[in-house]
Amino acid sequence: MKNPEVAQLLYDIADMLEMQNVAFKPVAYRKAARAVETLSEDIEEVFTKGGREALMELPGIGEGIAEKIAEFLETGRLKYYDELKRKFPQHIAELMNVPGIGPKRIKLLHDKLGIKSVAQLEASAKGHRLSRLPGFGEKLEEDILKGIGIFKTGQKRTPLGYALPLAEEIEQRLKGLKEVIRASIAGSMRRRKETIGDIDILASCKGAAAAAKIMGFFTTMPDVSRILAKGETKSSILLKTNLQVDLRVVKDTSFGAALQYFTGSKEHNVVVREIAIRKGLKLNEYGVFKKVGNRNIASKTEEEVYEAIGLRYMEPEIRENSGEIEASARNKLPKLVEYGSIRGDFHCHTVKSDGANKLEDMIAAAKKLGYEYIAITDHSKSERIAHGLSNSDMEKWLREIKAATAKIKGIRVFAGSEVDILPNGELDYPDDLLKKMDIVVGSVHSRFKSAREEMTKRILTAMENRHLDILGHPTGRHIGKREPYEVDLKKVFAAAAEKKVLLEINAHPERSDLKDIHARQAKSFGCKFVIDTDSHNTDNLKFMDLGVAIARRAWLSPEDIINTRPLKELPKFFKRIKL
Ligand code: DGT
Ligand code: CA
Ligand code: CA
Ligand code: ZN
Repeated sequence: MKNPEVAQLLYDIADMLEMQNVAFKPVAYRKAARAVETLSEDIEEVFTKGGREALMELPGIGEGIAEKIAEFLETGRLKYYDELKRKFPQHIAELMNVPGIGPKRIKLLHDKLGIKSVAQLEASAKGHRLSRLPGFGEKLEEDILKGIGIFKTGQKRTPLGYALPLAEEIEQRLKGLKEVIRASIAGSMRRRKETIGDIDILASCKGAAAAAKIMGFFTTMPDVSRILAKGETKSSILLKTNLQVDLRVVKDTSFGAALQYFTGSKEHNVVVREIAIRKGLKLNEYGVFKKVGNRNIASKTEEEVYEAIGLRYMEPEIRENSGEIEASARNKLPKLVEYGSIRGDFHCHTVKSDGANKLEDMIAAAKKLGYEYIAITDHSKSERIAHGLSNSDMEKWLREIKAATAKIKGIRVFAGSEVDILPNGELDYPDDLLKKMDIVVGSVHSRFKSAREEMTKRILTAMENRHLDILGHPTGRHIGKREPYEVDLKKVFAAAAEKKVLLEINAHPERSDLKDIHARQAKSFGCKFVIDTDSHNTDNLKFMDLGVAIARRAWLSPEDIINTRPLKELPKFFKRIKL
């Protein structure tokens, strides 16, 4: 899977072009990079099967960029990139990954202070040498230190959505071996945590020879860059993308107990083991045993293991020791929303603003997913960088969407907008325009550093507007790039419940916003939710189940999530939707 490598290459080109003040091209390269990064298929496979034409069919990738990707995939190098890079010093790529500092400042830091690495940057910021530079100052110095912090944690953990396709591919390969009886992803990935430290996989087989075959296969897969450990029951590898994968091989009779153990979380397991001990039992990765006589009473499946100690099966997503064990013991576990049960998406963009695909393409892709409905929500006018639409352009666009989709069969298309919540809490379009929209998603896209009271007031004011249907990505966070803004979420949740504004769970891998614990808290306030992908191309629509994962981790049920409902029920939740 070369997707991350190709995406990084395109991002680097964009940055380097930007430093040379080249117009337009950086935007095009970033759009392409984003498309490759979020592509669910393997780009190499796309290319081998369909050549350059197939690459050009990917969202956001035109002829020039397709040509470059092809060259890289064919030869492992790209002349254009090498030439660009020759004009810049080495360190620039690394520093570019620190949020809050752009190409021009990096150049200045290099020229004035000789900074060539993140470590040097950190030392200079801590020694207050940055604040004295022209155009810098103490505030920026602080922000750079924060950015270094985010960079460091981002280095260590990977957003679930980017690692999951790769892990599933390895899981499938293992399942394809004749020696393997059962295989499953375990660890934080099976619990669908928003970021993962490493990938854990468990497989079962019969006999030492079979185990050795499996380990041999695993450690020599083409995407392995380094073998960290190779043993009879456990091996660890480092993938070329720098992700670590641990594989454990067990006897099939203890697969359930091992899966329970290696799925974690550690905190969950500690309490489950204590319960076992209180019942005169012992629980470990091999099974549940009677303390007296050490007889194995359960180990083949997880259900069996939990039952043996008097608990009901808990879905992996809620195994965090946050009330699930009590709920299980009292038979009060929630019915969680199911993967694949979402019937439509309320938040996506087209080329009209900053998306990569046309209206028809987005609709076709939504239909292919079996959706009953989709809302087109391009950006509002204050979003200049994202090509937000002026009042009159939006009005025209709404009419165009309606005209173009009135006769479409098999899916209902809603015309709406993702409207900026302005710093004073007003929405970015006047009421008489909002009135014409089927769906209004309101989002904060600016002044992320406002004081807590100010941001809270801003969002509460926006919720006073009766045209607002959905509060988009409610905390503004971007994993590895931007911390959430300061806001009193309890007040926001209370107001959302009262005003019946739906809260968005944004499924994009870098957003995961609202995150699990917040969504769970919001439910306790009586809030309802939608899960949206915020798609900027057709491929992004496939992120939906990552949002479902967050909802499951938040203990949400189908009733809590409005887009599990069929089209005919939507007028109950949206004032301006008419069937
Ligand atoms: P990560 O990789 O940081 O996102 O988090 P996990 O939960 O995947 O942790 P990892 O990879 O260290 O270990 C995988 C699972 O194995 C973990 O969820 C529970 C189990 N496990 C690992 N070490 C221990 C331990 O010392 N005690 C117990 N009870 N379980 C452990
Ligand atoms: Ca792990
Ligand atoms: Ca691990
Ligand atoms: Zn959006």
